[in-house]
Amino acid sequence: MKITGARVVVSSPGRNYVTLVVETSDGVVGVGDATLNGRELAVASYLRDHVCPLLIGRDPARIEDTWQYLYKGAYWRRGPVTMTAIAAVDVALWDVKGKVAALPVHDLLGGACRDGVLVYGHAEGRDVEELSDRFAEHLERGFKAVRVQAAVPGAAGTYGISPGDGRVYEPASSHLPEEATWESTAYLDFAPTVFAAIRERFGFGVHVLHDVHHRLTPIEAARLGRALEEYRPFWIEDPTPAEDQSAFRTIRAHTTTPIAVGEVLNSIWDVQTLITERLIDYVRTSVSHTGGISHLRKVYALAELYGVRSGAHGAGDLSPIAHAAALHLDLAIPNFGIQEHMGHREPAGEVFRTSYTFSDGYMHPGSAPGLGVEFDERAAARFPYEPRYLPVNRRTDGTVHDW
Ligand code: KDG
Ligand code: MG
Repeated sequence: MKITGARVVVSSPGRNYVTLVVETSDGVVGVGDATLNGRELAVASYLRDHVCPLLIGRDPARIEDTWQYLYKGAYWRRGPVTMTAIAAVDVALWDVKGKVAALPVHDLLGGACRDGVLVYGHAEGRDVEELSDRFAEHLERGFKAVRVQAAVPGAAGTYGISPGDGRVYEPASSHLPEEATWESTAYLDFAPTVFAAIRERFGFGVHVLHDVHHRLTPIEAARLGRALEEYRPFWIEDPTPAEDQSAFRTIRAHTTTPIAVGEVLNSIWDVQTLITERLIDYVRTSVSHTGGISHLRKVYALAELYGVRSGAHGAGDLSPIAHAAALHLDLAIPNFGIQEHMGHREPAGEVFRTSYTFSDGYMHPGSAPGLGVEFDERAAARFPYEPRYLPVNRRTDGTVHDW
């Protein structure tokens, strides 16, 4: 069998997605997600102009060899654009392999290690009361773990506060990025009160998570971790800018609050220090942005040696194809921790028909061959690309700050 075609489809059913479609001489088609939020066309071009031509004629069964060929063959290494492009090819080839073998991808990866994948949803609010009501709705829907984000008084554009249905929380804007304002001092006083209110109303029988989104200094993050200990968070995520791995030594020295990092990192080398020095508890690199299933499972295997568990990024800007791939891998690894499940805004369901299910706080990728996602290209054509950007953050004096 040979790869006979590879094409990139950029569409916007609810938000922008970049999808790679790989065709083979046997008529089997595989799909991969190549979405990099706000920089979609860079990956689309990387694939179209530099990768798709190299795939034609290759044996789709040779997944690892293709990965090495694309990674080492480019000479230029790592980075979100390269690793997202390689991920799309890798995931599409696992999809093909599963369809050829008539097996779901998790069976190819060694089979299920658990019956379901624990997922966390997002509750947010313009104040703690609204957040608390959203939290209650999540519990009614069956969630066993919920991320909490509330607007910091005085900072209307606080990260994580959804303007709508909760599925697009980073107010993506066209033409020019929106600008938000931030001061960590107000946030540091406010965040423990959010946890206090949630624990007071809902008790300790539910997992509570929180995303700091790279905004603190190491010592501020240490202080936050300490202040939250009594509320027993499942984790605090990205307390400081993730690229500075050594910063986590400071945080670790001061608090036992579990730490999750990795959604903006793209390779095993980017998380090597975090894992081997046991500076984090959960690694959040994703299938889509970390070189696909083949590379992410190496990250998880390294993490397993050091007692670090998985906690993959699963925001709505990773397409349903990425979510399906994540669920297959989550099911098959021994050191699974939790999976983010934000869901996708309609009409995404018209373009991506998925076979994964949610029940009582757990997801399952299903037993369809391959990934179990059908990509409807004709439906995708009805939703053309719309340029959009993530916001930019500034401190009150105008200094650009991590968003
Ligand atoms: O595109 C950026 C989002 O995926 C990111 O802001 C989401 O931090 C995020 C999360 O934890 O879901
Ligand atoms: Mg995050």
